[in-house]
Amino acid sequence: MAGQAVLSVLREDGVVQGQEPEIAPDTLLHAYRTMVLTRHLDERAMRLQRAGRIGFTVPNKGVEAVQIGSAAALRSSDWIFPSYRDFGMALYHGVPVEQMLHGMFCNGLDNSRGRQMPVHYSFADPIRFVSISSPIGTHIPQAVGAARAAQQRGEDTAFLTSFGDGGTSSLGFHSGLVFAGVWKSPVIFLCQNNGWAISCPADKQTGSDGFAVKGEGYGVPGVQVDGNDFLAMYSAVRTAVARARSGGGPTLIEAITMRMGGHSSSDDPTKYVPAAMLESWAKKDPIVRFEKYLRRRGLLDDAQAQAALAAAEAQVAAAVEAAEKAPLPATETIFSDVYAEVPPSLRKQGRDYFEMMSRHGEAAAGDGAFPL
Ligand SMILES: Cc1ncc(C[n+]2csc(CCOP(=O)(O)OP(=O)(O)O)c2C)c(N)n1
Ligand SMILES: [Mg+2]
Repeated sequence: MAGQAVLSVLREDGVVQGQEPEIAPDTLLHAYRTMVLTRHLDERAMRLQRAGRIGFTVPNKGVEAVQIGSAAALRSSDWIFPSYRDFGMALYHGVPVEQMLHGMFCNGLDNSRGRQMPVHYSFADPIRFVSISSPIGTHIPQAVGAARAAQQRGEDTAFLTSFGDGGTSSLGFHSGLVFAGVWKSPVIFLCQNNGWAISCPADKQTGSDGFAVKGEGYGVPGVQVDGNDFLAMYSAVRTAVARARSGGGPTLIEAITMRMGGHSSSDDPTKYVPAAMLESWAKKDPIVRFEKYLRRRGLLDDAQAQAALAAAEAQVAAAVEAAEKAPLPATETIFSDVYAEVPPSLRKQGRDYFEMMSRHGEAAAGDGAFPL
């Protein structure tokens, strides 16, 4: 592993320098439009948060090729155990933007009826996108467990679990890799090395030469990939998925990229990210690079690029309007979808609560400050 080259396909000017994967033009354009949509949604979400219209969001800028390159290599019948930054994976597979906005506004149309943290999405359809876990790394062994069930049923489903450079210091990462190595699990471990775990730089996160090398001790092959290169990400994940489906076992992919925004909307990265570092990564922008490639191939022109942005803006604007207008979850929903039959102790608590509410009124939005 050490000394192996970082997989890359596209140069920064959009010229192919490595093994170009075969991808249908329609798929390339869908990926491009999803990258543009993801970026626009991200910018809009930050503005909504700054305006006090939503409480919280998690910036995605700069990691669009990691997310969408990976998602494009999966079937909708595969499973994703995502990190909290993976909006683009869900959008690529057709999760409506409205659903994402309902989650941001924590309204009554949100899948989890506003009971999850904001932007901690889960979707059963059109892709199995398992509820985002805030505790770092806990979803990694969950992916291996779900993959075990698929193995036992004789299915060829692939399971992708995504986490950060910081996530490799969690117990979940190590226990997930132990079991996956032994069971030859059909799992793709996607480590998004975006330079930082909040303010902790990646070079303080590990004593090893990168993160892909960590698979070796568990019998899991690792590969480092240029995470700002859509084609390289697609190639690496497609190879790992083929390996997983054919019983070859798991792969650890380290996508080398950079978080171009804050850790979350509650973070101020100017306090710790050197400006020069951001400037040098801005030159490697994954959308700009992919766009140059598409133009070189004659698949995209100015009018189509403008149309992609206009479509993203219109979709997000309509979704914001719908989500902001939607009613908040009804208070009674705290007791629904949890138990098939609500136990007597909870029924009593519910009755007490509603009785108190009838005397004091319901809490208003903003009564409790969001703690993050
Ligand atoms: C078990 C646990 N410890 C600490 C935290 C607080 N925390 C939230 S995100 C984060 C950093 C994660 O960094 P990384 O895995 O690199 O992901 P990134 O945010 O860069 O995508 C930390 C320490 C947490 N959520 N869970
Ligand atoms: Mg990180």
